[in-house]
Amino acid sequence: MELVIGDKAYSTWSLRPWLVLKRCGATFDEVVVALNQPDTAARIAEHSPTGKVPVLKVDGETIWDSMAIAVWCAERFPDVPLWPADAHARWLARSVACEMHAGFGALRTVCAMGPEHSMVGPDRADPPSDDAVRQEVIRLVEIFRTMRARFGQGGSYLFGAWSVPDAFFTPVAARIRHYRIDLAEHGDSDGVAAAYVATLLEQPDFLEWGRDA
Ligand SMILES: N[C@@H](CCC(=O)N[C@@H](CS)C(=O)NCC(=O)O)C(=O)O
Repeated sequence: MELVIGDKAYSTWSLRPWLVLKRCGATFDEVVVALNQPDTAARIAEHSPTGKVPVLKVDGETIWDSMAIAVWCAERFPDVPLWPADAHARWLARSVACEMHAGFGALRTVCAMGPEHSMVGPDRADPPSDDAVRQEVIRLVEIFRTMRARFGQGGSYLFGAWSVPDAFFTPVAARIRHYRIDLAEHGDSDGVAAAYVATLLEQPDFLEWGRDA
């Protein structure tokens, strides 16, 4: 099994399924394609029908898209609790993971990760002043605070124990750190959302990812 990914310093989409596979205890080879190079498109095209990474190569098939790979993981590793056990928590966990997957375009664009904006390095950038970003961060804070309050009792992840939404929110936690976004200025009155972001940034698998970046 092979996971084809982009640079670990800034391929935010690649990080998500990598974290999920790690949680599954899956054994897989990593193929890292350097992004932003003259031959990047050609190299990705050797692996991916969409011209994008990540893709998972398994059982003679190529699975593209980080969410599709996470869904495959839940199917292949049914004994690993990738989604919350409680039905209500699970329904909303899927909703927020899909919301992250499909949205937050202003954050992705204005607070881009790239060769000079690392998810894992010590460098930091100035906070954005964009109003669309502000609205999206307010929504993120609302998600983090609501889910932690409703379902977070069993641990420090979004739904208590680690689940797929944590993989999908880890890249945005890295953006928040890199761009020094103050969540208290976005409705996080008592630091609940900031504490969750800190949990994501300290998760052992993310630290391992960072060591290889
Ligand atoms: N929705 C896709 C998005 C994948 C995506 O946009 N990947 C970026 C890398 S982070 C990419 O491959 N870009 C092509 C390039 O940089 O040349 C997913 O979830 O996997």
